[in-house]
Amino acid sequence: MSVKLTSELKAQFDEQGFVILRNVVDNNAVESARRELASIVDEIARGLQAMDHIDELYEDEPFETRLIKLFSFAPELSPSQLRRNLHRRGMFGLFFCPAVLDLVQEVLGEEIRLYPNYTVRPKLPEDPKTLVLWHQDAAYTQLSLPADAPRGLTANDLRMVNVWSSLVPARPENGCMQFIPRTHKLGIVPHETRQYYLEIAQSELAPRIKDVVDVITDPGDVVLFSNLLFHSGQPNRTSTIRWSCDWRYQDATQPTLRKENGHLARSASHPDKVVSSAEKWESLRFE
Ligand SMILES: O=C(O)CCC(=O)C(=O)O
Repeated sequence: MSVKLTSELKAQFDEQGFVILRNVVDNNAVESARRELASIVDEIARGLQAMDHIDELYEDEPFETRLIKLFSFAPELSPSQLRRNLHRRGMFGLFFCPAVLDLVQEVLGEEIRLYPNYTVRPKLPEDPKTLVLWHQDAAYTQLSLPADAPRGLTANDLRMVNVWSSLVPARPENGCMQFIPRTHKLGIVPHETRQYYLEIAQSELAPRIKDVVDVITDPGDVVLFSNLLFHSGQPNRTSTIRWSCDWRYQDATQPTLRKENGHLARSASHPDKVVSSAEKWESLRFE
């Protein structure tokens, strides 16, 4: 599969703040990620059983429903994000997908880091923890700058491309993402702290909410978007899990402005330091 970031698509990314690309990640990589995540779910099931929370492992339940069954004893305890435990072989094909990196290279150039913010979201039905409020990713970075962050550089200055891809069809009913086009041109706007997430101040959001678009995707599709774009993750009103993955790439010549440094995905200057295999990825940590 080869999808090119044509000059029209690049102009769309620059103007609208995002671009939705169909059939970029090949089916093997999607299936490997689903299998790896299913094995994490299996480990969670065995942990719950060992702690006497459940009697049944629900081993025959599909990927789209097993976590719901496992946490039916206490839905509030279900995981809303997986992050630190993603250094597993089956995730390599997604985070280091050559077709995605080719697209990203068109924007960032040859030095590309997998930014230390890669997440899998099992969005369970009607789970308030998974309702990701309107935000800009750069606001999270800016509001938690490490003490040793270089002076003068802000999250506004980071050259980044965010990627979002669903492992099941994502539709308005099961909580697809929503974007407000062109808002990446505003720079970082004020956010307020809510129970689980930051939320863009109403004074910035209300005048622009009329422009909202649903981001409808199928497995294999990828959405590239700016880390300054206003976006949110809707509630899941179905009876199955909306599994998705979001990750980010950054110009590796810049600091991350986070405590962690991430991992090199492409590099002309340090090819030996690139994460070039699933085995290498598995040997690394979230750092
Ligand atoms: O997946 C979602 O619902 C929200 C994801 C998100 O906010 C992000 O990728 O930054």
